[in-house]
Amino acid sequence: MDDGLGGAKLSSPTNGANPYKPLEIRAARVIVTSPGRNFVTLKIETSEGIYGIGDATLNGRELSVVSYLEDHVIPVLIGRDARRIEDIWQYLYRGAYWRRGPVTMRAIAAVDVALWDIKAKALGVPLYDLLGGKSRDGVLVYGHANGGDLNETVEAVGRYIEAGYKAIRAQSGVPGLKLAYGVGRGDLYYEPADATLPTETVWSTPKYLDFLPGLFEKLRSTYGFEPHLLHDAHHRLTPIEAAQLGKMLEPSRLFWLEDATPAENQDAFKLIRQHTTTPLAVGEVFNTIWDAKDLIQNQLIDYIRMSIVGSGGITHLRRVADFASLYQVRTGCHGATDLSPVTMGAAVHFDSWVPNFGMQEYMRHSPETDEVFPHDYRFENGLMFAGDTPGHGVDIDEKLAAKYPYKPKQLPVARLEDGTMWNW
Ligand code: GCO
Ligand code: MG
Repeated sequence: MDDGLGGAKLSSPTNGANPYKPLEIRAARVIVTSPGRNFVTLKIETSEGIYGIGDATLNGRELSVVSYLEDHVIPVLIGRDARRIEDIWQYLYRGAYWRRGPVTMRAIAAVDVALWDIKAKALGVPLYDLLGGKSRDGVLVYGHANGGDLNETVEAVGRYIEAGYKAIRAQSGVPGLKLAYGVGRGDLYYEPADATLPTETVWSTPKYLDFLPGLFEKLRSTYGFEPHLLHDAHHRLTPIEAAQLGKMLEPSRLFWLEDATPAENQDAFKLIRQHTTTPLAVGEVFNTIWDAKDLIQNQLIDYIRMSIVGSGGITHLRRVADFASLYQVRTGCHGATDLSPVTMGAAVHFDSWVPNFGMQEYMRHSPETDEVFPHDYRFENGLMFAGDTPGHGVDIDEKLAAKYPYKPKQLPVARLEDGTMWNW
C-alpha cells in the first residue's frame, strides 16, 4: 500500500500485539540449594508475569557469586527493560569497571541466561529459534567413564557403550597414586567438591605417563575405533610433558586431549602443537574471549571448552564461537555436574544452533537435582535433544529447593610426592 511518501507500508505481522512493549524487571532473587551438591540460581521476574532463570554456580566458591548478585547486580536491574539483553550485558560488563574473572562473569551469565529465557518465553519460541534456529537435530555428548584401575575403567567404558553413548571420556586410577582426578569413590555420580576443607591428593607425572597410553591401547583393542574417546589431563602437565603424552596417544586417535597444561600463558600451547596431532581442547576455566584469543587465532587448539555459565552467558559465548569459527576451532562446552541443569538446558539450545559445534560434555545430575530443576532436554542414543517449550526449557521447584540447604564444599588440592603444591 502506498502511503504517498514514497515508501510502502509494512502490514503488521503481529496481529496487533506490540512485541516492543517493555518487559520491566520487577524483582530478582538468588536461590541457593543443595540437592546433592550446591547450586546458585537467579530468578528474574517481569511486569508481564514472565520470569526467567539463570545459573550462577561457581564450584567451591558459591557464596561469592551470591553476594555479587545480591549486593551489586540485582539493585541495578530493577526497572530495566528485560528485552534489552545486549545493553544489560554491556552495562554489567563495562559498568563494573573491574572486568572479567570467574565471579563477575558467572553473575553476568546468570542475568544473561535468565533474560534470554524471558525473551524466548515472551515470544513463545524455544531459545534455539532466537539464536537462528537449529543446525542439527541432536547434540553429540560425551559421558564420563572412570575406574580405580585399568580393568575397572575398561569395564566402565563398556557400560557407557551399552548405554548408547557414542563418545566417552575415560579417567582412571594410576598405579601408586591415591585419589586420582576423575575417579569416583564407588558411586555413579563423581563429585570432586567432596569436603568442607579441601582434600589433599598426591600427583606424579612420571607414574601417569607410564600408565595412560596403555589404558587407551587397551580401550582401542577392546572396543575398536568407533566410539570417540576423550581424556582430561586436568592441567597437570608441563608443555613438553603434554607434547610427549599427545605423541604417545596418537595411535589411539583421541577425539580430544583436554587441559593438557594450564593456559594462563596461551603461548604454552605452541610447544605442544609443534609435536603432536592429538586434538587439543581447553577452556573450562576461561571467562572471556580474551583468555582464548591467541589460542584460537593461532590455531593452537581444536576445541574451545568455555561454558555459558563460566563465560558471561549466551551473549558472550556466541561471540567466542563466531570468532572460533573463523579458525575452524569448534565448541566443546564444559558440562560437569557443577554446572546446573539450567546451564545444561541453555547449552543444548546453544549447541543445537552453533554452526561450529564439536561436542557437549554431559555428566548426569543426581535424581534429586533433576527433581529440583524440571527440564525438557533429553538424552537418546548418544545425543541430547532440546525441547520445544518456550525459553530454555528448565525451571526450578522453589519449594523443593528450600528443602536442601547450602552445604559448604570445596574442591581438592594436589601436591607432588615430595610435598610441592601442584595443580589439582
Ligand atoms: C570436566 C572438569 C570437571 C572439573 C569441575 C570443577 O572436564 O568436567 O574438569 O570435572 O574438575 O568442573 O568444578
Ligand atoms: Mg575438564
